[in-house]
Amino acid sequence: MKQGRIIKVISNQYTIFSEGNLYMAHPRGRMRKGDKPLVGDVVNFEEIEDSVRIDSILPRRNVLLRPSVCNVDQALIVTSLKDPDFSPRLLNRLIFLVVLCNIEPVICITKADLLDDAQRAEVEKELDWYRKAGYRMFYSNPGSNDDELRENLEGKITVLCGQSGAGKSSLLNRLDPTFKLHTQEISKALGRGKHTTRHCELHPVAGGLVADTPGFSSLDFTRMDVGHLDELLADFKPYLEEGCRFADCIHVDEPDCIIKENVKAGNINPTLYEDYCMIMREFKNRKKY
Ligand SMILES: Nc1nc2c(ncn2[C@@H]2O[C@H](COP(=O)(O)OP(=O)(O)O)[C@@H](O)[C@H]2O)c(=O)[nH]1
Ligand SMILES: [Mg+2]
Ligand SMILES: [Zn+2]
Repeated sequence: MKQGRIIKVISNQYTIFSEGNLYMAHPRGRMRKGDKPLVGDVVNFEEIEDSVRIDSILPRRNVLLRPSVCNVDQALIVTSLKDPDFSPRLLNRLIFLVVLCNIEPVICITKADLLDDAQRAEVEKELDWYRKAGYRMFYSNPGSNDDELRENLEGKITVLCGQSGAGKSSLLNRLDPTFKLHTQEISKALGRGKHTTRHCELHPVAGGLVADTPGFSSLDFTRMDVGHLDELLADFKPYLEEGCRFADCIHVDEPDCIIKENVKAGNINPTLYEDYCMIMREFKNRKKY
């Protein structure tokens, strides 16, 4: 029995990546509808004569629905500083979505080259909050040395997210020049843009695997359980242990709240806290009815 990673699924045909080789495989008959392999799954498989059979799926660490991919290690939030302009609001909400899926957020800042020094200094003040909170951050634009970012992708499954135009495709092409070639070939073979389909594929990039479909395109929290968002945020973590007056404090309207105190004291990113409050208020109202 061999072990490998599902990197592509087209109807009942599964592509497995194992020790540098690709295998076209089918699941065993006894795999019921419910436990069909997903992109990102680690599977045990065997070669029987000229066919490859998937025998079993290893336990999943997490599952994303859109795109459909599992065992994601990190989400690379691609954030441009211009065209489209930097939006702390969008960055905050993407961080919330990512951590709520138990996936680590990593921030990649693009288009810094389009700002003059004064604009750059202004936006850096905002970005310092994220650095201070402990988020991993990278800068990338044409001509930048992306070795650190490449190292960060190595051995991991990464989903990209971020606004259209933020530079996601350009970034992948920069990180791995073969990627461009690869996508063009696929588009040609299909006779249409590859993003017209919802299926997700993992591409080997810089020693890791990157999902080709951007994740977290919907910023809709209304169906998510955000009850424990506070515990998932790096911004709040250092202060939560000290405890608020109420054990079930959600840090919005309660008195003697350690989070509110640290926002006031200038220790916690105020825009992130504001966006957190907005989401928690919606959540509270939803629970009431
Ligand atoms: N100056 C500059 N332009 C960039 C940078 N990253 C992307 N672009 C340009 O921004 C546009 C949108 O980039 P694209 O990669 O298609 O964004 P996507 O929608 O996130 O995939 C393209 O015209 C890119 O050439 C950057 O870091 N600096
Ligand atoms: Mg793109
Ligand atoms: Zn509190």
